[in-house]
Formats: sequence, C-alpha cells, structure tokens
Amino acid sequence: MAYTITLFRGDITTLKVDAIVNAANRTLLGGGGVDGAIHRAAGPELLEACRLLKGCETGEAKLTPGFRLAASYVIHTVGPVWHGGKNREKELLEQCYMNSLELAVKHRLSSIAFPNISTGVYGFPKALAAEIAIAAVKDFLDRQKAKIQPTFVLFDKENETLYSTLLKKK
Ligand code: AR6
Repeated sequence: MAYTITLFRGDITTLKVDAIVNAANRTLLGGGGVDGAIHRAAGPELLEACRLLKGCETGEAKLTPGFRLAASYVIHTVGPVWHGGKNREKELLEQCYMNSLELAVKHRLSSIAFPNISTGVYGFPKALAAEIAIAAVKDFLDRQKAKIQPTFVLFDKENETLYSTLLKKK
C-alpha cells in the first residue's frame, strides 16, 4: 500500500497539504460551514477564482489556487443534500471523493485533505458518510500508481470516533 490514511481533528484551513477539499454548493460562490472558513482564510481572491468556474454539479469537483491558505490548492466539490437516501445520495457522495482524487492525480498533487462532505448543513448521516468516504478513498488509491497521501479532517468528536473506529476495523 503506497499511502497512509491520516486523521486530523481540527480546522482544515490550517493544513499545509497540496490541496484541501471544500464542501461547497453548486454556485461555488461561498457559504457557511467549512466553505465559509476556507473562503475567509484564503482571502477574496478565492471568490474571484471561483466566479470564473461558473458553478459545479453535485458529485463533481473543480480546482483553484489556495491563495492565502497554507495549502497550494483548493478542490471544490459539491456533496449531495440528504433527502432520505433514495436520490443517489450515496453514489454522489462517493463521486465527490473520487472526482477530487482524480483532480489531484491530474495536477500531480501528493497530499489531499478532506472535510466530512455533506454531513453538516446538507444533513447526510455521519456514520454512513464516513463509511462511504473511507471506502471511496481506499478504492481509488488502491488502484492508483501515483502516491497521494490522504487526510480526513474531523471537526467534531462524533466524526473523530466514527473514523477512528472504522479505520481500526479494516
Ligand atoms: N474545518 C474542517 N471541517 C469543518 C470546518 C473547518 N473549518 N467547519 C465545518 N466543518 P458543512 P455540507 C465540518 O455544513 O454539509 C455550506 O454553506 C462540519 O462539522 O460545511 O457539505 C456550503 O456552501 C461538517 O462535518 O458542509 C453549502 O451550501 C463538515 O465540515 C453547504 O454548506 C461539512 O459541513 C454544504 O453542506
């Protein structure tokens, strides 16, 4: 295995990795939660760069520079809103992780940090989201020759417990 999954409890905007992933909305024009924190830390240039992207579909991902962040890039992805689980939510969440990693490969990045996409305002059940996130990242990286080190950023205790339990099991 060419990668090690790291867990980090805290604020994603402090991480010095090649790319941090933003849990954005389809406009890519900012919002609350982790999106708001990333835009505040990166500075107004990030919003200008996002405007040029003309939005992003759910499950897809787009890249900008990191501007004032310690991270070189921000990969913006749009998680699904949880509507009970029968609207392709699981598949779309998986695609957020896969498409973000695909962009990391394309840009030859060697480290990436993910927030717990969709588990805040978008209401995705945390335990299910954690399983999907870990499985998607492992599945992608197991098939990938390029060496990319992934970090899951856990902002709350519940997610920290979920991720550390799931990673111990596997
Ligand atoms: N660092 C790491 N994780 C964080 C941070 C931070 N600074 N702040 C919050 N989280 P959310 P969503 C965690 O709501 O559910 C925005 O308004 C948070 O605890 O940020 O995908 C967008 O513009 C949770 O575990 O994103 C969209 O409109 C996780 O990040 C919408 O929210 C995701 O919570 C997207 O909703």
